Amino acid sequence: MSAALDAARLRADFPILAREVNGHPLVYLDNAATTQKPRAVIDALAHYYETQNANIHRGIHALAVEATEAYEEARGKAARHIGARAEDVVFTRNATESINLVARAWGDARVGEGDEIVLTIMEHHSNIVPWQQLAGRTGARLRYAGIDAEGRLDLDSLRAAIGPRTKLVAVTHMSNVLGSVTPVAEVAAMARAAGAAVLVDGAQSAPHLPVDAPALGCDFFAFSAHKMLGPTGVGALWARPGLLAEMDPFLGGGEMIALVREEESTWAEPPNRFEAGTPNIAGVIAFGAALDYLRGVGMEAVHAHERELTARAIEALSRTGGVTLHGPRDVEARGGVVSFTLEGAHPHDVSTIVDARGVAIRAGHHCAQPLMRHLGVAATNRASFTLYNEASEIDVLVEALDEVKRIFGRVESRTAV
Ligand code: 7TS
Repeated sequence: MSAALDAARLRADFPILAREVNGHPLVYLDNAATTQKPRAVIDALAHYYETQNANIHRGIHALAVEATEAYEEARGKAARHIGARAEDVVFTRNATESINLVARAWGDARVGEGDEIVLTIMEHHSNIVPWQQLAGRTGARLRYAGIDAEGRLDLDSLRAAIGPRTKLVAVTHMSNVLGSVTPVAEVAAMARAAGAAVLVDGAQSAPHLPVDAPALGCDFFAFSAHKMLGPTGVGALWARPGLLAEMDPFLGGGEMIALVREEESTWAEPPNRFEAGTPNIAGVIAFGAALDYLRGVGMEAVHAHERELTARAIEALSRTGGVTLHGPRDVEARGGVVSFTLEGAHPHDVSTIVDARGVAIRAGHHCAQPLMRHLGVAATNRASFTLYNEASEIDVLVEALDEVKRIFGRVESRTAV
């Protein structure tokens, strides 16, 4: 595999990968749902509770100071991961909350009746429902850009969807179903020309591609720690410098104020303005450990490794009789998420049967029901890769699919891969 990344060596850092599932070595190919955690992340959680536990930003005592420093250091790491400044990064619970924060704190004050929010048909529900709710509150309308036959964003359709009333264009950076990577810089240029802001859902890109959020030309970039080797319960939102300062808070409470009087309050400066209440301190610090780990491997190496795995998976699956692949064939235009359907077998049955061989893949609508309708399928199977996956695991998946076909009584000849 990729010279720059030794997956076999990295696997030793992930304790869970040593376990067996249903009597077989675990083949974990559900990384788009959540990734496994390296020992360094698990240790960071324990280390915090064992040696530093204190509330942050308010204590004078030593533990509080240490905990605050570790938390703020993690903010710097999250910012550096996407080429940004720490003061422009807000910690949230997940990418979903990051997007909801924008819909409330930015959208409520700026989007009005008759205004338009442009999405794409391949968005995750997290980047659809908050905008439907905003439209419900304000009387704005949603418009959708389409995709081409291979599952790439159709830029002509996006151009047609953007108009004089467009206030925001909100796009996924990488589809969690098709793997398609959105040409965000082109999208942002189109949106800017129409005077619209741009939100990028980076839940699937930040873990797998080198990202420079400011260089993308977007206003907001949302991502989740748990999809990038970090713990659950931590997400982040980056905003273009200066933008957070123009926004009112999403949640009110402790930590986010400058001064509270009986009847009214003033807000702290960002990012604290958007972090009401005690945050997931341990989780944020452990996210910092995950970011260190990714930095140690290098995002270019991660991307190159996943590109090789994706090419292999596409080739092997397209040679497997009865398999329909969804998403671009060109590995340069996509990331390591491979969705497919097996003729005559329900995706849930496929997942269940391969699980008996220790293979974890996802089945379902992947929280992208509008896309499923567009593709004309109720559900798909999905294999998704990360830095610790190996080519041999794709072979195990393909063998397990042969087993599925045997069980469904449709043994077909498959050229050896
Ligand atoms: N956006 C995209 C593109 C996603 O893939 C996901 C999660 C989210 C947003 C939401 O992330 P969260 O951390 O806030 O939940 N996607 C998936 C998935 O594909 N399978 O499980 C979760």
